[in-house]
Amino acid sequence: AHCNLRLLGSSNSPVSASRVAGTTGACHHAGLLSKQNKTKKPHKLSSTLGAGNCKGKEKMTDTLLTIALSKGRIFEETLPLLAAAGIVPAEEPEKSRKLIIGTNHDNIRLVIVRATDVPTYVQYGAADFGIAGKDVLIEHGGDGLYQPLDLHIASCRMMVAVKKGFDYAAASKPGSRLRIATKYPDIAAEHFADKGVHVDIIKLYGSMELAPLVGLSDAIVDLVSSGNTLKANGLEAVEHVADISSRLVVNKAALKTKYALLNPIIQAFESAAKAV
Ligand code: PRT
Ligand code: MG
Repeated sequence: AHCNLRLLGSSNSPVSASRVAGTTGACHHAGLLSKQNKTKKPHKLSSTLGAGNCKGKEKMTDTLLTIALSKGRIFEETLPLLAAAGIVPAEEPEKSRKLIIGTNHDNIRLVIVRATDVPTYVQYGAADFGIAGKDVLIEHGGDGLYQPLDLHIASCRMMVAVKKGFDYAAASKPGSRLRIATKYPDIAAEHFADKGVHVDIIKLYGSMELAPLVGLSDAIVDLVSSGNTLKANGLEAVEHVADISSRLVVNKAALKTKYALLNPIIQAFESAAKAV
């Protein structure tokens, strides 16, 4: 069994995609539900947006909304927020191999990307908005992103962890030197700089817990939620670095050009996030 690496091209740039979506003759008033499946019950947002009140005057070309989400915990915890905004995905990304998933609105689609890639898709306008962990956003830097809301989902803690029995207090005195394995080099570097500890950072892409066990590093900087992964690998958390949760990130240009579409969704997310 072997796989082929191929260069795949597509003419579906974000710009052409939005043009394609603007089907001719349809009413493109700034309404989420302007092209909604008629059998579906209209959501209350439709009145806010004035859907169904198209008089043919305000024709919007930019009616396609693309939302970047990652599979797994963020997707699951985002579903209720999407539902609060009247958006229901047509498929479950875990069960589908599709990377573009439609919703109950013809003009709203989801793109399924790696958690670390969400800010990049939104930054370049390939997605109008998305949801990303604060961990990912700090490492990305936030260029081109408007971050209006902490959604309080996918919450966890960024921690320093070591092999059980390792004397971290002695090893992390100001002026000492530590080897740190992490997926988050910027966050780790800043944390240890603040403590006055010199660090050699080893960037990893996964299974950080292994590094101290095989002598690759003295400690790791990683996310912890239940603590079960650390425990199962004979590690212990020894220092808090940051509290992490996921944020809504919006493309700055889209916020202006698609404000009428985006604002009600942001509002709905805000109320739903508060209610949790
Ligand atoms: O998993 P994959 O490599 O595909 O991508 P990813 O890890 O970037 O994505 P995903 O879906 O696992 O995480 C997306 C976001 O969820 C992260 O960017 C965080 O903001 C947030 N989040 C919340 C977490 C966790 N909790 C979490 N526990 N992300 C990862 N973990 C991992 C952690 O790295 C460790 O390996 O889960 C393990 C620890 O979990 P416990 O419960 O055993 O402590
Ligand atoms: Mg993961």
